[in-house]
Amino acid sequence: MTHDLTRRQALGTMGAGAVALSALGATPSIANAASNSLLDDHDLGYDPNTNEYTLPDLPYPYDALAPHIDAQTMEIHHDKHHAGYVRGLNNALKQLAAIRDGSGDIALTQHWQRQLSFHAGGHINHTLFWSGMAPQSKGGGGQPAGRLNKDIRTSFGSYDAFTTHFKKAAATVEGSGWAWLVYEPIAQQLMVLQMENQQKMLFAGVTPLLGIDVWEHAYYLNYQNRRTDYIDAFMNVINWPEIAARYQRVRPLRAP
Ligand code: MN3
Repeated sequence: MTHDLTRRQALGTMGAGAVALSALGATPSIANAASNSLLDDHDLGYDPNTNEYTLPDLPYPYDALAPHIDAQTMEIHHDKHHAGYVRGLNNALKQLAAIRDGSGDIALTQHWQRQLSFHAGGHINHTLFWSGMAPQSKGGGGQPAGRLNKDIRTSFGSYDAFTTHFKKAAATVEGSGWAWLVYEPIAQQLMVLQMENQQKMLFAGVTPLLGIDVWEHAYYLNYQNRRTDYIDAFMNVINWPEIAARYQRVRPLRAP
């Protein structure tokens, strides 16, 4: 079995986490060939020589989003928490490969499937999260332009109605999780969804566009229990040009 085959099988499995499947494109086995794929091997730090994922660097310095998100939170979040998801993903892939070649314990298949879904979700979610933010000096905050702005107003009624819905969804995630602005390809509309942990509750097939991490590790050092203050601050650093570029890649071409 080649490394590539191992990896392709693994990526197919990652589809069990809805966000994972979507982020890698509708057909994960050809993720790199899919024109609508949001992330490629480079984005996810995949090293074909080791058949493992590595932690990609932050796209800006730790203090770039201050005062909205402080440097210490960013450093721990990226270097410790995100790194932990990458380690967990690699370990789950290794354990499932061992089960396939007969050296692992097949009774633990479900356990490692769950670990794969959780950690792959964590890796993909955080990769989208970092690049979904930008310092205000580099275009963070404000409103999206163009087609995305128009379609947000069509899907939610107004831009303010969208932000009210998005912020409330983020504020009311029970325990640890995320709120996402997603594109739902069957109804062909933008939606806001909550996600528990790193993978639960998203619809299968939706494409994540904008996510806010509301695990306590994302804000507790600076905001303690004031999650809504963190959410308000996050709105000032949304990298709308990047979110619009993601939308551009996945929206269908419509008849004029
Ligand atoms: Mn996190």
